[in-house]
Parts: sequence; C-alpha cells; structure tokens
Amino acid sequence: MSQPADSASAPVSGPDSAPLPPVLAAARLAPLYQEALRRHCTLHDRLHETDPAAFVALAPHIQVVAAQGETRVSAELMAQLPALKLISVMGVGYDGVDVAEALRRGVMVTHTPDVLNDEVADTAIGLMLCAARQLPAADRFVRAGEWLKGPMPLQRKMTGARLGIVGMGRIGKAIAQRALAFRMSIAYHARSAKPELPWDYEASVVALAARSDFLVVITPGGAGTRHLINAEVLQALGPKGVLVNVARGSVVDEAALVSALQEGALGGAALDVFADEPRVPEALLGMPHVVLTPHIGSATHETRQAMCDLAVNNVAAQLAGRPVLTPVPECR
Ligand code: 8YV
Repeated sequence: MSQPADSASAPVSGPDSAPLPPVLAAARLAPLYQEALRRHCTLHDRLHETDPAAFVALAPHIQVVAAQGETRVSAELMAQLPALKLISVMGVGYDGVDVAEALRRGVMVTHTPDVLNDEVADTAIGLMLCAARQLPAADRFVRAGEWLKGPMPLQRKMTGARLGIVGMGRIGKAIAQRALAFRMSIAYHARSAKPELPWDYEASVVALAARSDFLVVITPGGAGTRHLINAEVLQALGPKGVLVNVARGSVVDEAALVSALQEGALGGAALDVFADEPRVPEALLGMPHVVLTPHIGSATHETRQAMCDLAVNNVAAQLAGRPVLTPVPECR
C-alpha cells in the first residue's frame, strides 16, 4: 500500500505510469494520513526541513501541502511554493496555518469539521468525570496497594454541577448535549450570543468562570484566543473549580494555571492540550489532582479514519480539478 521512501528526484508513478503529483507534508503526519495520501500523490515528508536542496528543485511543482490540526504552515513556506493551490488540514483546528496569507495568495485551506464532534465531546466529558471522581488517581491507588491500608478519600459529584463552556461551536454543543444527561446546568461564552440555544450566555469569561464548577474550553486556537483563560479567570473559577481544556494549549496561560493550582486558588484541571506539545510543564506532572492526557481528543480508529478520509478527499478533489469538500470558513 505504501510507496518506497520518497525523494524529489524520483516521483512515484500511477497505474498508467504517469507520475503522481508531488504533495508536501508540512509536518510529521499520522501514518494513516500518509498512506492514504500516497494513493493520490507522491508524498514528500517534510522535505523543506530534511533536504533543502531537493526542496528548492521540487518547490515550483508543489500544488498541495498536507498538514494536521496543529501544524504550522507559515507565510515563509507559502512564499517558496509559487504553484500552491491547497493546504489540506487533517483536523478541525487550523490555527497553525497563516490563513490571511493563504487568502492573499489565492490558496484554498480545508479542514475536517463535524466528523470529530462526538469524539472530542466524549473526551471532554471523560476528562470532567476523571477530574471530579479522580479516576486516574483511583487506579493508581489500587495498583500501589493503598486500598489494603484503607479506603480512598471521597471525591466530588459531577451530576447536577454547573458547567461553563468556553466556545459554543459544533463541539461545544455536543458537549452541552452530553452534559444534559448529567443534569448539569449550562452556560457558555462565545464571540456572540446564540439566541437559538436554551443556555445562558455570558459575554465575559470571568463572569462565566465565577458561576461554574467546571469550565470546559473548546474554542479555536490562534492569536484571537491566546491566554483567554488567564489568572483572573482561574481565580474566578476558584478553589473548588475545575478547568478542562480540549481546545488548544495556547488558549490557557499555563504559567498562571500552574500558579493557581500550586496556591490552591484553583481546585483542579484536566488537560488534553498544552502550549508546547509534547512537552508538559514539569510542575503539572507532580500534581495528583491534575489529569493529563496526550492530545487524544479525536484519537480513535473510527474518528481518525473519518478525518483522514475527508482530508484526503479534499486533496483528491483539488488534484482532479473538482471543488474541495470542506473549506475553512474564511475560504468559503
Ligand atoms: C488532532 C486536533 O490533534 O482536529 C484538531 O484540531 O487537534 C486533532 O483532532 C490532529 O490534528 C489530528 O490530525
């Protein structure tokens, strides 16, 4: 299924022996995505980083860049690709892509919305339960033989608690729908109120945090939301409050989060995303009341396959001269 190691000078041929068009992987892509792409193109894995000379030779021919949710596709990279037509992101988030520059150059950007809504919402609920009931700590408790010495301390109830959701897009709504089964009261913050929704809108994140037991962050990343969750928000969430982040690490001021947890100003946190992945702040690693997962919000076979199919179908459409399926809102 997969092709031999790629190189700029040896394009892989299609069944009719016509060379398959070159596509640049801007970052290390999931094997699933790489394999599927190789059915439509000759994939050049990070050639701009691994072999600059070969990249210079190939760059004028590259019409498609493949990326993942957190991959950086900069104006500098685009400037080296004069034939670039499409940046296909396998992920709903595309904050690493300089979309303004892509628009300026007439480059289409696509992403993979909707197909991961359920998965990320499931992850958010799972993290909330883990933080409330300390399930990872309970597992460690049994394995360490602590149960033999006595019961684990009591934890807190999630059902009926107050949930604040920062970001009320497709995934935010899927989280809210699940939270209803836990009889949680729901309020949200977004760029603007959504009058069609039955939940309270808060124009200020601080005000939302102040009325929440759990604050779940599921807003897009990027400059507009950088450090939206700052010391003031964490203070408002308070010593019993729990922060859950399934969005982007950049949305939370990690230094402020560490301080708030250390000082007991914040009750706990469950984090799936970090500012400098895969590095996690050292201080968090030692905190038993913090749940840490390695950016697995959408990471199931089923959902990653659906995301991969959509990302590859966007590439195939572009290469065949057909309209792409899921352009980002700025490119619609
Ligand atoms: C993955 C994500 O990390 O969709 C996103 O924005 O963050 C993720 O689901 C990844 O991009 C999968 O390719």
